[in-house]
Amino acid sequence: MTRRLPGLLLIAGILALTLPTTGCSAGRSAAPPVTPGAPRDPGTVLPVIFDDDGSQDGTAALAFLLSHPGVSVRAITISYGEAHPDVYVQHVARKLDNMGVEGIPLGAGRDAPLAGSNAFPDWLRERSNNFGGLPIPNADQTYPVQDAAELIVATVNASPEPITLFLSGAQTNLAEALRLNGDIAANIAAVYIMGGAVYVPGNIQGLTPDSDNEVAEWNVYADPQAAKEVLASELPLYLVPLDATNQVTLNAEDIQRWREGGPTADFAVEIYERALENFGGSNAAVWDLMTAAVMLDPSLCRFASLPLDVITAEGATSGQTVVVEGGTANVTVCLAPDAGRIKENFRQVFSAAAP
Ligand SMILES: [Ca+2]
Repeated sequence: MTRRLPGLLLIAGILALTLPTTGCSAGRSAAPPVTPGAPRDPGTVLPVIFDDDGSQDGTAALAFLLSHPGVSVRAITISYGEAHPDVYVQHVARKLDNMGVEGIPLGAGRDAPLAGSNAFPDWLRERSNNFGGLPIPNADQTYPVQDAAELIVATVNASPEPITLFLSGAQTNLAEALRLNGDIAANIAAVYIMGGAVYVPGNIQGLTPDSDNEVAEWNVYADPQAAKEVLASELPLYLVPLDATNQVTLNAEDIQRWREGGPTADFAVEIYERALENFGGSNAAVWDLMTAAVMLDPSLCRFASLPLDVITAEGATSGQTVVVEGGTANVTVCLAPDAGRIKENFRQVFSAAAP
């Protein structure tokens, strides 16, 4: 459980890359101009479906959403990825029960990609099975869980106003929901996705150094077919790729500032303390957490509209996100985050969190 991650993962988390002005690998085009996202009205409450793959960072993102006064979490679904979904969703249920969070329906997705056999390494999936080494309250209890795709369809259809989806794992559950009922698109306001590597290298080798894949990001790599279907869905998609997440990390001091927020904030602190311990470094990556912050305040990032596709074929480029030359833009991509404002936003939301 305390196995240290290979050094390359640390590099992905620690590097504070600046936006490249030219492509950094063969066949990639120059990064386009970016414009700031529009700020949201802080007086409104955003209805959200939360979907993550049983990652610690994703679970901290859930704690952030539960702490945020501008969010109403309408469903929580766990996707294929780091987790075996039906195992991890019970840990989430136990923790929610422990924190006194009631009434949010839970879903677990299929434990396989829609196509192919890409998978996170077994040791990481085992760690997810153990809640990342965090204490598991109510460990002897089990909670009712629905099929994730069916829950997404039902929740979207039941929402009196268009709903926003947050995806911080493989996009399997949303792709399945769209296969079940494509009409849900009409009641989806936006989809925020942590995933992809557009103008920067991928992060597969951070977990599997022997891989020959230098271009894919894990969430897309885990289910390239699902990502391709979501990109083709014509939904209002917002992507936070490694290009952005490479630029924001947390250190121990950043995290301790959240402590005054009570148990939900303390849970997020505990997650990143464990991450810093496991990774053996002084900075923790916040792929999913910063995606949640950007979803709630798009002015925290500068975006470009891009025509993106995903390589689904097996091989060294499986899961690569590619810019389609001459294509029609299908996704709004966060490329230049304001790291200082994002970290301040974490502090404000967590430190003000209700117990
Ligand atoms: Ca995740």
